[in-house]
Amino acid sequence: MSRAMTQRFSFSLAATDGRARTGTISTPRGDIRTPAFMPVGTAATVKAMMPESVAATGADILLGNTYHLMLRPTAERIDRLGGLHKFMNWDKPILTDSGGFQVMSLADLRKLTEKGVTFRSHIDGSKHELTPERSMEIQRLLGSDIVMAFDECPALPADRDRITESMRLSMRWAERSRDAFGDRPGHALFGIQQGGLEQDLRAESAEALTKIGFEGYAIGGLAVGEGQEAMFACLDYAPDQLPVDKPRYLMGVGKPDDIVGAVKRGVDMMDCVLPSRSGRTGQAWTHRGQVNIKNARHADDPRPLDETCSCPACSNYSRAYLHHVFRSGEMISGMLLTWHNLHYYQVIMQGMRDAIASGTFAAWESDFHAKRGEGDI
Ligand code: PRF
Ligand code: ZN
Repeated sequence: MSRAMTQRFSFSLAATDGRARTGTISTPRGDIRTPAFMPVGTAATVKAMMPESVAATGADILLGNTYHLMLRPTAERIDRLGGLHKFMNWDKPILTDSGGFQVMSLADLRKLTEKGVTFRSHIDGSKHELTPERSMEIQRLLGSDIVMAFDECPALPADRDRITESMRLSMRWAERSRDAFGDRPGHALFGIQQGGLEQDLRAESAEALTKIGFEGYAIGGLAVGEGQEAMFACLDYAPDQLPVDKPRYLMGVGKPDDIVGAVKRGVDMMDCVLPSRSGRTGQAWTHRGQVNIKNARHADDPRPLDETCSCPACSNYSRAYLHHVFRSGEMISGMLLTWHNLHYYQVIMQGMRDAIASGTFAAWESDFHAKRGEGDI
């Protein structure tokens, strides 16, 4: 029998170092080395990147979005065309977000009820409904390997009553998501913890999710305006409230130092638009910190963006060239900087995986911070 027919979804921890963990998520579409960073492919593309280039950066898994794909080209059309993997030419695992979070940040005229949310498309104003059941159906039609439960994420700051009500609604939706997902060997459903920055509400949420039972657990509701210090304070307890033997996914995080701090606190997976989005606006992340390639001081600089980086942008081009193509509005600018940023993120992930495996995470972390202290050169 082929691997696709025999391999189920599983997670095995290989080593821990303090609270940091390294391991492997196995799926019929391949293994995901953890801690893992997932590039964001919202509209069935990681913008400015060919899928084989995304794989070449070291990514084992991509993130796709229910909200965007249901509006355009629609989940039914993707299903007719053979599913999202075939449609976008990416054969490794795909995780899809469930849509609620994107509805709240992007859609117009949103109406939230116990049943779900109705809204108007930000693209053409058409009216749509998302419920836990419909979100599960869309993610099944897409052929997603890791499906996210349908949840609601309040913007912070919000008062405790609002966070409590929202978290409890998300927990009722998590149960409906589990029921609607059904039995799908080889595919996983992840629950999403909510509860803002309130430790007891996070505990209540973790308990509710664990009782329902999921193949993995996400920490939602962070990186929504609370700042790094408050997020880390929450991550000092939130991962430990979730089952130790299942993957923990911190949603929508973050900058390189956010990612390192999250892994240190026991997070296994993350996603963020930052490396790809900022690549298209001339921002590069390097081992020395952030570089703004549009800055005039790069115009005559023959050095690579990051002399320690082996990506195509750093191997074959000068800062002067990258500055020139950005200033000229050339498409290769976004392509090269996105490639570099995604590569740099994966270098960090590999560095952390190796350090955790060899019990040297603390030394790796102080080296990471010390080099960034050298500043933007
Ligand atoms: N829920 C879902 N997706 C998300 C979030 C969440 O809380 C966040 C919060 N940072 C990002 N993406 N479903
Ligand atoms: Zn590079």
